[in-house]
Amino acid sequence: MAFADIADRLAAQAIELPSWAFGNSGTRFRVFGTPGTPRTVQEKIADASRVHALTGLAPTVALHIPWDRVDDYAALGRFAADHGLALGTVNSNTFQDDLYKFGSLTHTDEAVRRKAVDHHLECLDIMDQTGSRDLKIWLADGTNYPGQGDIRGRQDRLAESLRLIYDRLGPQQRLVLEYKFFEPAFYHTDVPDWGTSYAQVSALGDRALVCLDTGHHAPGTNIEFIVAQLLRLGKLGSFDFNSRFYADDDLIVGAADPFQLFRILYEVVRGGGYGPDSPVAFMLDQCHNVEDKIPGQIRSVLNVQEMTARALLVDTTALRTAQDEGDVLGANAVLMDAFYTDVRPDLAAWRESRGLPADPVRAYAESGYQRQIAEERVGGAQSGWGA
Ligand code: PSV
Ligand code: MN
Ligand code: MN
Repeated sequence: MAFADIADRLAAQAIELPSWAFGNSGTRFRVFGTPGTPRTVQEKIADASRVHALTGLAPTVALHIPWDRVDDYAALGRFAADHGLALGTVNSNTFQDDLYKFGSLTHTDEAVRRKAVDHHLECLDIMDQTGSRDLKIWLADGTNYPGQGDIRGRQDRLAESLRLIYDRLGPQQRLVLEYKFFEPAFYHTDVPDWGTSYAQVSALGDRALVCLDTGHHAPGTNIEFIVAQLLRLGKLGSFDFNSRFYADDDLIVGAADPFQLFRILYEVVRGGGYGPDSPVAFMLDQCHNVEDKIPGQIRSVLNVQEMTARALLVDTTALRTAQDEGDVLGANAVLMDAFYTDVRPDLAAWRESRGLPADPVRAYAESGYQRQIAEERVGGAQSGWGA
């Protein structure tokens, strides 16, 4: 397979950017400020538009409520459109409120659960105005000590709460439920793994799907297997791409383990999860704690594109033949040949042929935008994570 054979398929790629990637974030030790950090959601959108303008890869921005709350979402949508973007997934937030100390959608107190459900209904109202398709739910719910909560009762209450949210979805809207194996709860998390997410969304209906965040697994987890299985079951709704060395690091996707990213994307392509008709949304979920945020996002979408290109280059006919013949090393070699193909020169030419800069990172550095925002924006805001 040659690059020319896959060039058209690359044109369909769209990777959603998280609004919070443009704000200051950090760890519990320190949040370092970056000159030029956006002070408003409009400034986050303006920054995101630089990523899309230079790569052609990132036409939508995800919102996080209440971090990105505004009075007029239709106007925000128009603002995004004026910047060549659309508003994408809406992320709910039930993890920064004292009320939710012991849980949100799973809480034992009906009044707390109601508040958490209402917050999600507010997100759906926002989606009606922005035209967003997906409501993404990640819950911090869980416990720290054995016996602290009734694990099973919490699952039951989660199912009831999700049902109330799901029933309010518009015909074009979807709910994606993200899992994470630990943190902030350390003994048990209420949606710890793909199996739990799958069980919960399967009970809801066709428009409830699983969100797979690549940083939310135990070390050594075979994530591409999960991808293959969820695609097989028709329940992979979206990715939150990032990379991790240790925990939920939220580092630049493809930075920690490019080979894993390749293996994941190979299974995405293999399972029909890539292309204009695919129901699988590609999103980033990253924070740039020490590096500049806009070039960090540019690097991220380019990394996804590079590994997608390599995954598309796999000679599937040769691979199938080798697999069927029990040719272990031959099959492995077919996959590795694609992985080791340096697609960067071809992608640079591909970009130029579409009126994009051959080297978007460099083009950004030379654009002067970073200097301009550093001068114009004083007192940049934290992302919700830094608040
Ligand atoms: C928390 O772990 C988290 O990183 C989840 O991955 C969410 O997708 C993200 O925050 C935004 O809410
Ligand atoms: Mn995530
Ligand atoms: Mn996370």
